[in-house]
Amino acid sequence: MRFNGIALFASAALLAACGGGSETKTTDSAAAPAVETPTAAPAMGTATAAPVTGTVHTVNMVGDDKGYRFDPVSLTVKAGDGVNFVMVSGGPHNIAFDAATVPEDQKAQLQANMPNSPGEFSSPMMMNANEAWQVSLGNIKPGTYTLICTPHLAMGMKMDLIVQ
Ligand SMILES: [Cu+2]
Repeated sequence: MRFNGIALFASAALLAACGGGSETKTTDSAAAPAVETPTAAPAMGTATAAPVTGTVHTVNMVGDDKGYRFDPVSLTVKAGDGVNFVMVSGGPHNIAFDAATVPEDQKAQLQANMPNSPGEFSSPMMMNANEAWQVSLGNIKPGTYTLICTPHLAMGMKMDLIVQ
């Protein structure tokens, strides 16, 4: 019984997360100022993916009897580095930048640097061991960014990515 309850809760949370995404979009266009030209600029602006020019670091995503976690839980990198996230166990996992930690002028570049992103600052969901996904920090300004795993945020699965 208890296990079923948790599974249902997790599904509901995922559904809510998806619903939230489209709601945000709707709100954005509704809040856009009156359009005087036929083509309005997107709220976030546009950017071209900036390639990795430095070191590629590895972060493992683990779920086992000790809990759900990113390993390491804090990583310091340089702008231009890349981070390769590897699904080890206990998935599905994903990587989502906490939007509150992404400065306004970094949003378009960060989104462009996230391949196959299904939603704002999110990676695809990784289901199987050894799946991996890489983000580039090319053209990203120094700062501390919080990353979360959407399915396991409630279990504390998050990390700090410090860009120097
Ligand atoms: Cu996870």
